[in-house]
Amino acid sequence: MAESDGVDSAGAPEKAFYVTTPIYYVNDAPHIGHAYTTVAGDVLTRWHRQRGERVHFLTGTDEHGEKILRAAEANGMTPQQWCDHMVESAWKPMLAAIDAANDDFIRTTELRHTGPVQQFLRVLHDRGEVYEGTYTGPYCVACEEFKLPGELLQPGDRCPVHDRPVEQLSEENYFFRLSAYQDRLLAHYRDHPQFVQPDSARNEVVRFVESGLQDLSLSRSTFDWGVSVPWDSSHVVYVWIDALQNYITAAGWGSDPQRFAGLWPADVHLVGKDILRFHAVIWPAMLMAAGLALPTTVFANGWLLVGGEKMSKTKLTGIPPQRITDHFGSDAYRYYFLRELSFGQDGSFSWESMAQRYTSELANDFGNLASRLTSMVERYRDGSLPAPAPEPALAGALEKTVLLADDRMCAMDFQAGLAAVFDYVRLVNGYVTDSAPWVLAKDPARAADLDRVLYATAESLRALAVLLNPVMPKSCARLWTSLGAEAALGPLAAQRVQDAGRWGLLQAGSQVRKSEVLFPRLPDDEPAP
Ligand code: ME8
Repeated sequence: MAESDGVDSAGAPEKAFYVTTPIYYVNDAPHIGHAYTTVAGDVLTRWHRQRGERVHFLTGTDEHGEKILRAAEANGMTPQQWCDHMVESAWKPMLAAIDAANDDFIRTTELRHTGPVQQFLRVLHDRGEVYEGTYTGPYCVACEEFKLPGELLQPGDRCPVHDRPVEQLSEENYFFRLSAYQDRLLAHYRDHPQFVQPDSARNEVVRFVESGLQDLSLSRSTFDWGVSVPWDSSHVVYVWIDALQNYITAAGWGSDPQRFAGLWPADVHLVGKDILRFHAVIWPAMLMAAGLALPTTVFANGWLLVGGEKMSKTKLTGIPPQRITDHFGSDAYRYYFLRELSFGQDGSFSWESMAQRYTSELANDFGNLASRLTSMVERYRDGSLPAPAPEPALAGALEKTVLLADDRMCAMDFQAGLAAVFDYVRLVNGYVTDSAPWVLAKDPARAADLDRVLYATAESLRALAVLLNPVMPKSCARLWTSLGAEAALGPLAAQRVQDAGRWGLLQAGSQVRKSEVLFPRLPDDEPAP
């Protein structure tokens, strides 16, 4: 699919590659765990954009429910004031700090969401999917979830995620007939092995559903901070039932059918493994109940651990992303988390490993290659790039690198995708060292060899700028400009991932300018914050 105008030959909008993050609770400020899922979503969408596809990246905030109500009360604000304050002062600045290029930001208190949520509830009600009943059970307000007694930590009936005592709740509620979907869900998992990823998450979900499903309470009547149930205003919609719908309401369900047709179903819901069941069990059952298509993939990322524990807003153990981006910049931040951790597994952040990757991979391997090449073209060829020449040793490896990186990044195996690209960076560094252009430059008889080495290195950097642009857009734009490459580094034909491995795209005579240092050296005596 060509990027061009996003319209197919019949004039209908092409369905976009639609990626979502969870919508985050605004009870507190974001930490690097939230930013982790958002960076992954941003890189995934930028990668597909760089392939020339029409893409749509949604993130946003989850603003209803008891947890938010309590946070607002504790801070002496109305819930709406609190949400407005947190979105503007904490959540949107976090997106700017990590350089997220989301196409939309949904807030669950927006009318474009609350109206369609009520419509959706009516659809479920009219289809006989809802009944009135009573439920009593242990409830964790931090999770906004009823727990199964067997899941609780002992002693003291504690939530397994938050390690805090649960509360007993007994309520007259409306219920969704989730239990009726067990067989249909199991059939869907069986027929669509890509629906839940990675495999460990899929196995967990299948086991959970096989063990039987209980109906789900979809309303609350003990507080009123939520979307009111359309047929009974003494109830508000359970915050999770409300929140999951953001993926369709932001896409225009219930308000803009044409927009919805161009976006839904979502291609990837990225979620942390803590909220996997909501996305891989409850959400598809709700969609089935309403007669809507299911998302293609729910991918559960692992937890970012600090000191061996999951960071948590509730426990106030979170590190704000800005503490790291202020020091290393957003490009290095984005690179680090995707390169260091295996996306579906738990992993730890450490300041030392961040500094180490920054220095060895970004500053020394990649940044240095760019400054070596651009300064040599300036010095030896007055900034004018020599004519294209074949260099089979690099061209063959580049072609393989592009195929492997594309395959891995599309599969959300970011770690392997980046490892493949950086293997190529090291290969080119070795090539420059072995070819010793500074020696060739001293011998006029070897001018053609020098031209070939300079061109091959520049051409490799051209491809690297394309491949790394989705991850490190700021440095790659600078590199692109300093190579004298034409037009902005967007998904135009010559800049598509699929073409990145074609040799000879940089033009003879391109004006190469010594690049400013892409990744400045870290001060030696900088203390870890
Ligand atoms: O659960 N490691 O919001 P939330 C990795 N509003 N990822 C982490 C993380 C960590 N330590 N901590 C948080 C909610 N995350 C609901 C979602 S969606 C319809 C509603 C990421 O603010 C991860 O993606 O608690 C996790 O699922 C999400 O933040 C939870 O954010």
